[in-house]
Amino acid sequence: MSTNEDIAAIFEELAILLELTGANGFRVNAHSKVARVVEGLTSDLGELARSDDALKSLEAIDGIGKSSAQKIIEFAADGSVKDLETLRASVPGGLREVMKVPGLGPRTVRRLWQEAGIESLDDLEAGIEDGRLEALPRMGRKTIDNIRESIEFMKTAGDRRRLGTAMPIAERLVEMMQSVPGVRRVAYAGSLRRGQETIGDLDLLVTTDDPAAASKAFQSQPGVTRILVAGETKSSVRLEDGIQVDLRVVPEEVWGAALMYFTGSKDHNVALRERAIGRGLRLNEYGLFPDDGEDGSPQSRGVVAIASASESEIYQALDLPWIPPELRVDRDEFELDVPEDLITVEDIRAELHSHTTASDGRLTIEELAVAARTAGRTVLAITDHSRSSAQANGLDEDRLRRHAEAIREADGKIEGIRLLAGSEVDIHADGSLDYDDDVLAMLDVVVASPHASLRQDPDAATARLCAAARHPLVSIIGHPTGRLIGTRKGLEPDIEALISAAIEGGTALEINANPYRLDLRDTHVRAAVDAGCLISINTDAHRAEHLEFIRYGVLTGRRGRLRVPGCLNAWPDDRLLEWLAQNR
Ligand code: DGT
Ligand code: CA
Ligand code: CA
Ligand code: ZN
Repeated sequence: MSTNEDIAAIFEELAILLELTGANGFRVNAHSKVARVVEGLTSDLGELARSDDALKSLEAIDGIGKSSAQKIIEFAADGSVKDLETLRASVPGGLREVMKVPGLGPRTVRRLWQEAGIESLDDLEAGIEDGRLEALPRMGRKTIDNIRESIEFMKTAGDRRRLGTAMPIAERLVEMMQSVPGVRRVAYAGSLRRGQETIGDLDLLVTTDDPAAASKAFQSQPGVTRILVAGETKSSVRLEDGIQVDLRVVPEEVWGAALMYFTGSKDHNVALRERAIGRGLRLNEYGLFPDDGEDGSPQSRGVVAIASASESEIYQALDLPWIPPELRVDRDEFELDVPEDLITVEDIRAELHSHTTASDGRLTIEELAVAARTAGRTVLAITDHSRSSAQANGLDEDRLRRHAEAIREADGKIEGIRLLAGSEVDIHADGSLDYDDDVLAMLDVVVASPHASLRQDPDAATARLCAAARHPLVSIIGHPTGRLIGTRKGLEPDIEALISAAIEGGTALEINANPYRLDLRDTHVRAAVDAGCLISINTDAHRAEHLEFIRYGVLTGRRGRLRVPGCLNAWPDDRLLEWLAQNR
């Protein structure tokens, strides 16, 4: 397979490796430019590269030259590119890890490598401690402190995958297992089913008429780099990107008990087991059994289960409603009434935070509108960046006015979707906004977000965000903390204070659904929901595929007990438009 995304990644890596090996800036830029061009294309390059007239057709694309075209053809044919392999071999493998340290770009990494002999993360840490880094010219104390902090952060994030990385892998596995002869049911369990923001490993469950075939198919599927456990009912493999997947083959009649057990969380399971004991029962992954006072597992002694086939009958036998997986954390899901109507993806109607080619998005107003409508949205707010976000091609006042006009002109031309003119306006470090009030007042929607100064101390961050939340013209605070999962801690405001300010200002707080962000996070959402603060779940789409991130935002919302009445995006269109208008 060679999707445009794969091809773009090849050129991006070429650019990075060229820069690491000291190639001239022109060559480096040429390669990253090809990567951007490829990313933005809608035609399938892999297909084009295998066509008869491949070289000519590829060269005809603006921004792709002869040598790039040849590389694309080579990649489509062999799945590899010789130049890239050569470059990879000339750079110490450990530098890849060093490159992942947030804030370290190829140029700095090259200096560390060439001038201080840093070839791995271990070297880097040693170099910080023994003063080798400090001895480098133009390497300040502050930069070194930042590097140290980033390494620390990277380590605590550990070897977990983002929800958005794990989910497509799991869905592919489920589909693959479903096609194995004899297989009846397939589901993923574990932290993924609970919608946690990061995933340690994947847990798959199947029932089947032919356990041997299911296990064999699982162990021999393409992409397996190591088989860790190869049993008939339990297998465990490692896939190409390093993620581990556990598979359990379970009998049909214990499906519910197994699904419940392997969904966890462990704490939820422990609490359930204690609850069972308190009722003279025993609970394990085979079912809920009467306690016959004997040692050992009840199922092995032939004790008949009270409940095992479905999760709901087990919960019911424990005098509980079925508890949605997202709430299974052993917090208060057993004590408080669990709402039956947590928000779902189907409830979402409006996208209120999105970007077009006017700033750093890939689609025009019309293209984005069509994509949003296709994704099931009926309202779309276009909120390109404000002037301070220069790296994102933020709009000055003039461009914003013209852009808003263009959006209003496009509104009504595409059936089935309302377009709103908005802005994602920067919240400056002091809490002031990037446009004057009279500019904001002409818009339908204002998303105010922090983008710079994300290492601010908590008090300053709280004051900054609260000021924006109280601003009468702000509709939504976008990605309130600015964190990036696994790479940037972001702001650490007093979340209760922010929630109060938002309620006071009639402002909603965003769950940014991008899997790198999930910001607000689940626990913050729960605090907001409990306080009655409105939430808005947005994908922050920069291209069509991003609209599908909504599911991760919804999972995060569900973990925070969010329901339709508390989520702007799920309101009937008229009600939403009225609320936004009142907000002006
Ligand atoms: P992860 O993989 O670290 O993101 O988190 P989980 O929750 O997927 O954990 P994992 O894969 O170790 O195990 C899957 C589920 O199996 C877990 O959520 C609950 C259940 N489980 C695993 N080990 C135990 C245990 O020792 N006791 C109990 N009660 N449940 C367990
Ligand atoms: Ca797991
Ligand atoms: Ca596991
Ligand atoms: Zn945005």
